[in-house]
Amino acid sequence: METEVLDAIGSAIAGCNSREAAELARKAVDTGLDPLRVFEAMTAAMTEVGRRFEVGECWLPDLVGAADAMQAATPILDDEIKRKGVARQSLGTVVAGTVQGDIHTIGIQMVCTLLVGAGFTVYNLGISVAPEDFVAAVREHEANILAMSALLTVSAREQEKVIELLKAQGMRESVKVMVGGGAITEDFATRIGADGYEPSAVGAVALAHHFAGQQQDAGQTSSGGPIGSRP
Ligand code: B12
Repeated sequence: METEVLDAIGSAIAGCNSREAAELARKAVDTGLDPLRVFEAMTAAMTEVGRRFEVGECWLPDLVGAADAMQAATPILDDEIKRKGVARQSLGTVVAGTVQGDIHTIGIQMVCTLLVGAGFTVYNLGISVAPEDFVAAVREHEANILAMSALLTVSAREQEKVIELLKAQGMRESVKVMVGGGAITEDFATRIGADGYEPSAVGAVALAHHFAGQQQDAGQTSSGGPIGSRP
């Protein structure tokens, strides 16, 4: 039953069927399926569409349609994750967004959803966020953590600009910076002076827990993590 629903939601994403994706997400939640597993199934389907796009087996409209289907299902899973996390004391404040010049939104949205579910207060600034806006939001919300996403190689360097701006404004020590997204590697994160990198949204939560001084479930982290913490 679980596998059936997960397979079906993957097919709905790959088939650009927003209505079905949303209905299946609702069904998954109503039958008690872990929303994280549903996210994983959707991400796998999205990644496969991306792979097919890269090798010329499908076209941009397929990519957009699959992304739309994923976004149609996401709020239902978001609500369930948040519902499970309600009434917890905030573990810290996170400002998040995708860097300037980059309009990819799905990954950072997942990161934000899981952070909210884990008990963090999150301000998601959205896409193509200017360095000044990241820094202003960190100041305004007195954020403990800044989470930046970049999927385009050409805009990945924007993360460094934000870190430099934090330094220039004397704010670098007050906020932990975590970076991620398809264009980012741990090596890159180290070079730009970030505090941590994770390749997944689940890892981002573990890293946020680590930053917040909370107990970290090491089993959740695939690779990446706080920079300088591993041999
Ligand atoms: C969907 C998609 C789109 C959609 C985006 C829709 C939307 N609302 O977001 C649309 C069609 C609009 C799009 C547009 C473009 N795209 Co596009 N897109 C993708 C695709 C297929 C999937 C991205 C995605 O959503 N993945 C699913 C999510 C869940 O994964 P994710 O974002 O990586 O996030 C996970 C982790 O990285 C991590 N994470 C993410 N952020 C953060 C942040 C922190 C702090 C942490 C710790 C972790 C973390 O957690 C997430 C969950 O585990 C990728 C290919 C791919 N395989 O990644 C290309 C891809 C990213 N796109 C690409 C390109 C080039 C473009 C375009 C320039 C157009 C084009 N020629 O195709 C434009 C960009 C316009 C712009 N200015 O940004 C390239 C980038 C190449 C590069 N390295 O520079 C890719 C890799 C495809 C390719 N190989 O050609 N795209």
